[in-house]
This record gives sequence, structure tokens and C-alpha cells, in this order.
Amino acid sequence: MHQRSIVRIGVPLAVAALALTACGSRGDSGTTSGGSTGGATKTAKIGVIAPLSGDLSALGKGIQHSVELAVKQANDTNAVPGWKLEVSSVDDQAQADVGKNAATKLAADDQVVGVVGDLNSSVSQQTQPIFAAANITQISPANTNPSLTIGADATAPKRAYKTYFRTCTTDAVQGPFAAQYLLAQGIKNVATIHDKKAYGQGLVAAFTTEFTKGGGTVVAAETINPDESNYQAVVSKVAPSKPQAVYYGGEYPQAGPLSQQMKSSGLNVPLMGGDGIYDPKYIQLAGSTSNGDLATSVGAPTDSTDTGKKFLSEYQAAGYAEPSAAYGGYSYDAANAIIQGLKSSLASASDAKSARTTTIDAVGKVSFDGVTGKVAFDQYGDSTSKVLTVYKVDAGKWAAAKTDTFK
Ligand code: ABU
Repeated sequence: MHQRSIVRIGVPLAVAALALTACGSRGDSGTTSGGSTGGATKTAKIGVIAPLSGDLSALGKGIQHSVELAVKQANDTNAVPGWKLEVSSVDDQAQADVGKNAATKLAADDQVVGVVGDLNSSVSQQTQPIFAAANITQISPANTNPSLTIGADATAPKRAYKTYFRTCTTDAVQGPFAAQYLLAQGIKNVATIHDKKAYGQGLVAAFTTEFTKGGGTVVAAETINPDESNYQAVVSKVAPSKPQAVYYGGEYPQAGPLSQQMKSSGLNVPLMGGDGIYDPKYIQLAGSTSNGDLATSVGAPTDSTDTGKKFLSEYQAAGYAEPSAAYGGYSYDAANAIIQGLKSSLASASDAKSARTTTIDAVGKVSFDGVTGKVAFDQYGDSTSKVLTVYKVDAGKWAAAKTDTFK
């Protein structure tokens, strides 16, 4: 009898536990609360807004889980006494209009005090004003378009939104870093192609300025439509100019097939791109002829530093279904910057919403050693770190070729 009771109670408990585990690891939209929350009586939420479905979800899920890890650890260590932290995730599908609705949903939740995201600069252009109107701190781990912080006119920088910060560096640094690398390899003639989106277009513009300043020539400048998958027409336009490399502004779902189609059409030169192509999925899509292709990405390789190794090991131990990917460390640092801010802004707050404005000020002043190096923001909300890495596809894997601080 006693045993039967245990079985009867145990089954529903086991089902509930399984449901909770699945909820925390699935990577879908929703709220998760990880870690031990002790005697906390009040709840504050950190939002995640990223592509959790679609072509770029490999990056988006790494962002989501890295924030979940930071929040779990904060709850376990009672980092914000009296408060339980939760993660509320919404899927922007890497689409500006979807992102706008997702941001509106987060902003309407009175318990949300800060948000990590978006991934895409073109999506953040739409979500920035929504979070700004709600006084919600937004930290992107991945947006690299410079205008998001300094405004459209780089010659007269003006902070775009007081609520917006980023932990990664920008394309004003990334494009020139790539240009200097190619010039140093003796590559003087390059064709550029971009996807007409804020990130791709801006990255190619920054690359072109530095490349031509350094004595290089852009022998062809073309664009693709990111909704298409056949790039033979653009490859045929670029090939006769005999570039020594193709510099691509955009993300891996298009860059991989572009590289594959270049090589199969006889344009056998390296494709180089920015952080938007730095993912194993690029190599899967581009195939075996991608050996020698290049990408820059923000920061030093995560597995090259002690703090990065510790993060990767804790991430693995947490058992998330997807890897931390290119922006995991930056997302973990972004979440911890918000958590640092909450330590002071929530200390005397009666509810989360009333702490939104003080959180913005507190986050602007953070300075700590994170996974990606020193985490601090300048007067525009930009990361003070200017470290980048060039990666090269070698035997079917990305391998670091050069890490440096851009000067
Ligand atoms: N930084 C690369 C991908 C995200 C963006 O649009 O900025």
C-alpha cells in the first residue's frame, strides 16, 4: 500500500520534472527560472530577444542558453538578495517586424528590467525605440552596425538611445581589421558582395574604406537578395574582374551557398566575411571547397582564455541542447552586466518596473572581468574592448589565424 502511494505520487512528479527540464532546454520562447532562489519574495525578469527559430537559430539559442546560465548562477549565489531572477525569451526570427512585436511583448511585462538581444542589427533598429520608451536596458551581444550606438553620422557621433548597450565591438573596427589582414597577405584586388541589410551593407562599406586607403582595389561591388539561394548571376558578374578574394557582408545561410557556388563555377578564391558567417553551419553549407575561407569575429576565441574555458565548461555541465556558438560569451557577459546593475537598482525597489531607470544608469557604470575580457561601456553604450580574431577554414573547421586589438 505504502509502495503504491509512492508510485502514484511519483509518476506525476516525474512527469512534472521532465516537463520542467524540457522547458528549460528546448530553446523556445517562454519563461525559465533556473537555480536555487532561496527565500526570494520578489521576481525580476531578464528578457532574451533573438532568433530562436529559422536559419539563424544556431546563434540565437546560444544567446538564450548563455543568459539562462548567468541567471541560474545568480540565483544559486543569491547575487541579488530578496529577488528571484527569471529569463523571459521571445523569438524575433531575425525579422525586423517580428522583432518589433516580440519587443513590445517584453516591454509590456512589468517584471522585465533588462533585455539581452537582438542578434541582428536590422532587428535592433526596430526594437531600440520600444525598449527606450519603456526605460528597459537592452544589451546586444552581437549587433555590430555602428549606427546603433553613435547614430547615422559617424563624423558627428551622438548617442542613439540611452537604454542601448553592446558587449561586442562594431563593424567600424571589424571591417578595417579584415581589410588590413587581406592587404598583409598580399591580396590587393577584392570583389565585395553584400545582402543589402544594415549589417552586411555597413560591414562592406567599412571594409572598402580601409582596403582602398591601404592601396587595395575593389574590382567589383555587387549585392545579393538574401531571400534567394541561387547566386550564379552575381558570381558570373564578379568572376571576369579576377578578384583575389571575395569580401562578403551578411550571414552564413547565404554566405555558405555563395562560397560553394563560387568554387563550383571556377571562382576559386577565398570568401571572407564577418562574425555573421563565423559558425560551423557556414562550413556545412559551403562544403569541402570552403577550406581557406576566412571570417573575422569579435573578441578572442572563447577557448583561448581561462575565463572562456570556465564558461564553456559550466555551459557544458548545464546540459543545454545547443552549443553556446559565436555569441555565447558575449551574451553571458551581457546578462551579468544587467545582473551587476540589478544589485544596486533592485536593492531598495519595491517592484521590478520601478527599477528600470536606475538599472540603465547602473549598467552604464559596470566594470568587471567577464568571459570576453573587461566588460565596460563608453559614452555611446559601446564596449570598450576592440579585440577581434581572424578565423580560417582548415580541414573543415574554423581555426584561429590571428587575434589582436584593433588600433
Ligand atoms: N554582427 C553580425 C550579425 C548580427 C548583426 O546584424 O549585426
